[in-house]
Amino acid sequence: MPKRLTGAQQAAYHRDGFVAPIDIFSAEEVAGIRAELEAAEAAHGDQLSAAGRNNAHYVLPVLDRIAHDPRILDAVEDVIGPDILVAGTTLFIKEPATEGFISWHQDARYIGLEPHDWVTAWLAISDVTEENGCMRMVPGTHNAPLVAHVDTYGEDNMLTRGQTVPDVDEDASVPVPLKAGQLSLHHPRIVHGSGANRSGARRVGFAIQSYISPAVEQVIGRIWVQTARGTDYGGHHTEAKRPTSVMAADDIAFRDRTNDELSKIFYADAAKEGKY
Ligand SMILES: O=C(O)CCC(=O)C(=O)O
Repeated sequence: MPKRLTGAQQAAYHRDGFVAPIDIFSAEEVAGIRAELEAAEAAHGDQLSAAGRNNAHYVLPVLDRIAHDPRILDAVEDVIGPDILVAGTTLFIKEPATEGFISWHQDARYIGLEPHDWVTAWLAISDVTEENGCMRMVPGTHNAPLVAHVDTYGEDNMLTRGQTVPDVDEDASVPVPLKAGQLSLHHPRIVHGSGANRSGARRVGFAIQSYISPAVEQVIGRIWVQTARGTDYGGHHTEAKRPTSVMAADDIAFRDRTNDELSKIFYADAAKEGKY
């Protein structure tokens, strides 16, 4: 018996490489999450932009609580089993009427997490629509191996090196709109991306990228993890502590250290470094 997903949702994940929408937070809860996040941005904006959007769960208790929320962990358990590590997070925010987009890519191509016994959970903190640049997925592409990406370093591309899968059959892609408080789960190899925000409102998403099984190793560089459920029977990574206050100096220092290591992973074989 699955814990959070229905049997049909579990089957959809395995068939299509993603599943959505999954109801997690009520409208009231997610409004509180958004208010807490935006208050932190207002007070510490310089620390929560660009690369500061990576691993912000180490400095903001509100994001830490999301990453460890039992309702999300139940859904994740339905996909990767009962032993679950949080291996990283990213805030994906598109300001109103901005050009930032995310090119077609496979997460597993650059992230160094092997084997692909992990899943990305993407929480909508605002409503996420086709107009404001929701993710699009190409169903079934997770069944194929990793494909070569081209590093474009595009000005408006929000990926580190603008890595792009060429010749994607865009007509085969489907949008993944979510209401605030809903979650999607996607597979490490699924080809996905998202367009610009053409609306007048912020598009705010928080990706736990990723939840990994303790069997998963980091084959390019070093990561830290938090054991969110079960046991870390693999012992491949160092355990990270959880934040208890907003933007504590030692938490910021730790987040920056993990992000330096993350940057080395993302740019391991790159011709040059991009913006993040
Ligand atoms: O937020 C987006 O549009 C893309 C996020 C993404 O690529 C991911 O979570 O893997």
